[in-house]
Amino acid sequence: MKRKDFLKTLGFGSASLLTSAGVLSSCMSGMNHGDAVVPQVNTGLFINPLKIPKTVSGNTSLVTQNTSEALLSASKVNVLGYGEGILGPTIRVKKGDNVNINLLNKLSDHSNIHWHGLKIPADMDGHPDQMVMSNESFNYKFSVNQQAGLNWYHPHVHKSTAVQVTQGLAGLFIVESDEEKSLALPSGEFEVPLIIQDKRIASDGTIKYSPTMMEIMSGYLGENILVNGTHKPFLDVSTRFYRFRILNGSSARIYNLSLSNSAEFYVIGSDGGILPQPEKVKNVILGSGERLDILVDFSTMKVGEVVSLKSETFFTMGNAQGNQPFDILAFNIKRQENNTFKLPSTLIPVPKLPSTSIKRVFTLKMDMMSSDGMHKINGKVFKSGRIDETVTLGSTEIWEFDNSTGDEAHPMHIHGVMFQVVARMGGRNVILPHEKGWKDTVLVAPGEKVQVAMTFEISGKFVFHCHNLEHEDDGMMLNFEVK
Ligand SMILES: [Cu+2]
Repeated sequence: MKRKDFLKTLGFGSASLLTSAGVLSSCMSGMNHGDAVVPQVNTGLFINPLKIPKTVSGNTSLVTQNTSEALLSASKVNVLGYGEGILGPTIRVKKGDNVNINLLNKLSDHSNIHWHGLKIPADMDGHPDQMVMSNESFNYKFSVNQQAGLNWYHPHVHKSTAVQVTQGLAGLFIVESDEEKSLALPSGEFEVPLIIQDKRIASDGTIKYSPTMMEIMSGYLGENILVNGTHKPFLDVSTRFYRFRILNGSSARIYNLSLSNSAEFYVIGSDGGILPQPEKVKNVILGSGERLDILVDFSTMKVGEVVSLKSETFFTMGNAQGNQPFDILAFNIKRQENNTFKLPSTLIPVPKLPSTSIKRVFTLKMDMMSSDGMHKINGKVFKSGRIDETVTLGSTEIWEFDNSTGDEAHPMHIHGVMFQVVARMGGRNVILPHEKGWKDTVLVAPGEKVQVAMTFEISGKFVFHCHNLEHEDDGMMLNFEVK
């Protein structure tokens, strides 16, 4: 879809539509009663082998292009990707590596790449000001000097991020380190990336993206849950430990991940790296843009059993999310194998940040009477040239995201830093197991105030925003400058 057509579909620029009584009342009823889309298509047999994106080094080229992929049936349909088929390759680098990636944009619309989770110079970060026009290219060059972790890349085009990501533009960026290697975690075929995304798929098999005004508020939920672009996927596994590197790459859908046999699993990492120690859990709620590094012990299960990764019902994220449980991926326990992996009791220490008295508060509020975007941070919607916050280079600060009066969940993402979650007040009222390490995206549920702490080590202009991509495109994003 052309950007202007997409905007037309959304009704941007039409203040009368935004503020008309009819739209308001339908928005309100949708919010109050909740109308989360049931992913019915994922019931029944999981018959498609899980596709694994190919792995490339940090010296590569990516082409943003129209391509094709068989999604629901054997016939291929038009999608977007960075090469052949939907999504992009997994880029795998070692801490200290120099990265040199040429992006050629073969779309008719402009695009760019934001390296979500990487602490790199501002002019390489994919700010919405830094566009790669149609049929032009850009060389992303930076060095990676951060801890091992699962990051990802995707376009960051103001008002078109959601449509480009939903149509297929996303990929993983894994940083390794010697420190991580020394943990001897499951690797090779036993380390499996899982990009979980929901898609609404039209009758002709193509991915549909056309949110209504109500869906801009609730988030655009799809009926089909794909993993690595695979519909109804299965993975044959052995009776041993596996490491799963999970990305919630959906535009808005939040997952409450668990195993169908209620087995416990171990969280060993989050967005930006490995935790100080494994956290034993039965479920984890993961918002858009968040990542999870987990170990699952299949040695407690029997050959012939089928266990699913599923999303459990949850009620903490507002009415528009999470009222139906559904399966995501089936694990077929296929082979008996002696499990030699021993779960370490400690992993990688997370350093304590210097204490600070500098605190900024960001109120997350919806303003349905607004003509320039309904989702606001401190009463403002995104404006490209305006610097909203100025931060001193080298300083450590606490940022509080205040959603205490909100009805919607907001996964808040800050560019150019890794932060630590230091407090959650209201709502769930705790720092969760997967929040005990470095993060760059934190889920702020309705009724919550969440505080994160970080040291600003890179100068330049960055953005922070809600990673519900409908909210982000609606303007829930501000600029900050570090200097
Ligand atoms: Cu939001």
